[in-house]
Amino acid sequence: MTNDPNTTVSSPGAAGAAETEADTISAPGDDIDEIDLNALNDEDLTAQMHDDLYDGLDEEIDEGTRILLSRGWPADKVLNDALVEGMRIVGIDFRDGILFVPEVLLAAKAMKAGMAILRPLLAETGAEPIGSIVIGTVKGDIHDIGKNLVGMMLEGAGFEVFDLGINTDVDEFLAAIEEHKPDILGMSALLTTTMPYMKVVIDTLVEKGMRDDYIIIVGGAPLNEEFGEAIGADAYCRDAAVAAEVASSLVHARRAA
Ligand code: B12
Repeated sequence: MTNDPNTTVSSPGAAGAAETEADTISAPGDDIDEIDLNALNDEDLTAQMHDDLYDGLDEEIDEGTRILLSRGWPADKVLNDALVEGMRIVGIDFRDGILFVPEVLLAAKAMKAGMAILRPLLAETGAEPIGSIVIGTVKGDIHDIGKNLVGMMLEGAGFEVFDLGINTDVDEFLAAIEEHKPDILGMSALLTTTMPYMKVVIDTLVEKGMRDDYIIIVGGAPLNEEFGEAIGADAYCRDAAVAAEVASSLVHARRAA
């Protein structure tokens, strides 16, 4: 299980971490799907959802997400406390060689099951359309959960989002910005080997004399502010909430100029 001292959530079978009601309900040998998620209090349900995400149980994540919403949790709290936190735990054990690609793929699938329920709610915040963004994960990189979250939060902030998906090369970015004429170009990279490709895209825009036509924001776990500056982006954003704020303020500033 996780070595992170900041978390007390137990993964299935892990010893020593905080015991949840879920642990006490399931007797040894019990099937995990016998846990009645509805019977758990909010804290235990959230902990159970971290375990279910860890186990790649998409139906349980679907159900847990709906239960938390039905208890009046706002969509962004469900997203952050139940889903993103669960994926953070998965990330730690992936890093430490405890989980492998097949398991993480299942966790990603479960995460997406929850995100699918939250998406319309996050997009429904009533904000006026304020701009548009073309966003994609760069060439060589197939991580899309963070990019999808950024797209969802930007939709919620009133942006029209054109999502190019994963493994996006410079020609695809160029074709999309020429077609959609967005305010913002957003690029995501989760690998140290793919993050330099963002500079390839920006340098190509510079060569074509198009760089200043767009606000460029970048993000992804291995990036930081310095990297964003070094490649000539307008902003690096550490998470989707920051991305929504920064995107809005950069668009407003540009319109006001
Ligand atoms: C899930 C996952 C996978 C899944 C991806 C499924 C999917 N559909 O996305 C699978 C199993 C496919 C996978 C594959 C691989 N992975 Co992987 N993966 C992860 C993991 C565990 C979680 C990533 C994630 O979804 N995080 C949750 C989201 C919410 O966070 P996020 O992506 O950081 O996004 C937030 C911010 O970064 C920001 N943001 C992100 N994008 C953007 C874009 C813009 C414009 C803005 C403004 C902001 C922004 O906002 C987001 C929301 O808040 C990470 C671990 C980690 N700690 O990141 C490893 C990790 C990224 N993977 C890693 C590796 C090594 C790989 C593989 C090479 C493994 C392998 N041996 O095959 C392959 C690479 C495949 C490829 N070519 O891309 C390494 C990268 C190491 C490195 N230094 O480069 C990590 C860090 C794990 C580790 N520590 O070893 N992976």
